[in-house]
Amino acid sequence: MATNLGTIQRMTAADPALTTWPVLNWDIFCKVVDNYGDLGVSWRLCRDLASRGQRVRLWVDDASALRWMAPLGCAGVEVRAWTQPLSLQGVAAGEVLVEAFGCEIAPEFIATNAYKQRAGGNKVAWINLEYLSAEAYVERSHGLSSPVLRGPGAGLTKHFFYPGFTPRTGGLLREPDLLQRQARFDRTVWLRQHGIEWRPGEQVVSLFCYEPDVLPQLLDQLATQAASTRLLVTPGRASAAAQSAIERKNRLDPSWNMGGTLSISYLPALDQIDFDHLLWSCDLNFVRGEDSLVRALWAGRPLVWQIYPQHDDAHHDKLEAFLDAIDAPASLRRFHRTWNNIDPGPLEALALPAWGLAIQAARARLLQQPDLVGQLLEFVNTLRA
Ligand code: TRH
Repeated sequence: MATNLGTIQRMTAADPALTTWPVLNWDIFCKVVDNYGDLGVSWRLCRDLASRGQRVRLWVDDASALRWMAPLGCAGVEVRAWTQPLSLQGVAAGEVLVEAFGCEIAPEFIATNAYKQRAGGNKVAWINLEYLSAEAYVERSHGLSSPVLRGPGAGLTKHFFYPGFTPRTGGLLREPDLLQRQARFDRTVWLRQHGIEWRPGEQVVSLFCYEPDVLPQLLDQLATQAASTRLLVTPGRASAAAQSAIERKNRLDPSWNMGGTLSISYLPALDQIDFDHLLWSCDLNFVRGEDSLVRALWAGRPLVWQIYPQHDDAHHDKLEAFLDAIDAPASLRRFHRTWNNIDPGPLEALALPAWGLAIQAARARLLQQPDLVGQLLEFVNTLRA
C-alpha cells in the first residue's frame, strides 16, 4: 500500500482501476438487535474499509460475539463500547458517520461532529446503511438525502445507502482479494484441519438456520439419498434445532438413519474468515439472515436461504425478490418457500446441479458490479467534495 500525504493508492485484481481515496476517520455505530447479523455485517464493513487504508472506529452496544467472530481483531479497526452516555474522552470527531441499519447514533456524538462542522473544521458525511434487499424500492431509495431538522445534528444531512443486487444500488460487501483467496483454498485440507472426517464422494452440507418447521424432512431426505452426506451444523439456534429434530426422530422412528447415510458434525463457533471457508468447503449451504447469504453467494455453491422473519410477513416479498434477482429455477423457489414456512410442503427434492448453475450465474453477474465498500468510498468522497 502506498501512502502519500494522507492519500492511499490501492490496486487490486478485483478492481483493476487505480483508485485513490483520502484516508478518512470512520465512526460506525451498531446496535445488536438479535442474532449475529448486525454485528457481522458491521464488522465485515469495518474490516474491508481498514484493508483499504481507512481508519475505523466501531461503536457497538454488545461486542461479545466478536470474541469468536473476530478473536484477533483487525489492524485499523478500533472497537469502542457504545455506553449510555457515550464516553467521548479523547475522541476527535471523524469525517464519516455510519449508522448501521437505522440505529440512532448517540446524540452526544452527533453534537461533537455537528459542532466541528459548524466551526468549519470538518465536513461530515452521515450515512444510514440499510438492510440488504432485492426489492424494487432499493434502487429508488439508494443515495437519497434527508436533511436533519431537529436535535444536535440539525443542519446536517443524512444519506441513505442501500446494499443491493443491481448496478443502481450500493452493491454487496466483497473484499478486493476474495477471488484470489478462493483460488488458493483447499477444501480437503480445511476439513481435515477442523477435525471433520470427510470421505471423497461424500456430499458436504452446512446448516446455519433458525428453526425451520421442515428441518426433519430435510434430515429424512439426506438420510435416504443414494449419496452419503456429512452435515456440518453451526452452533446456537441451528444446532439446537437439529438436536431436537434428531432426538424426536430417534424416539419415534429409530431406524430413520439406520444405514448411516447421514453423518452429523456439530461445529464450534468459527471466526468470520473461517466461516467463509466452511461455505467454500460445502456442496450445499443453508444460510440465514443477511451476511451469510452474501457469503454463500460468493462461495458459488448451491444455497438455501432462511430469511429473517418479520412479524407482518414483509419477508415474503423480500424472499421472492431475492429469488428473482438470482433467477432461481422453479425447484429452488419451491424449496425456499417451504424452508421458510411460507408453503406447507412437502419439501422439494434437492436438485443441486440445477441450483448450482443458477448460483454460479448469479455470482458471475454480481462480480461484474462494483462492491459495496468501493461504492461507499466513492459516495462519501463525492459528498465531501
Ligand atoms: O445471525 P443472523 O441471523 O443475523 C440476522 C440478520 O442479519 C437479519 O437481517 C437481522 O435483522 C438480524 O440478524 C438481527 O445471520 P447473518 O446475517 O448471516 O449473520 C451471521 C454472522 O455470523 C455472519 O457475519 C457470519 C457470522 N458467523 C461466524 O462468523 N461464525 C460462525 O460460526 C457462524 C455460525 C456465523
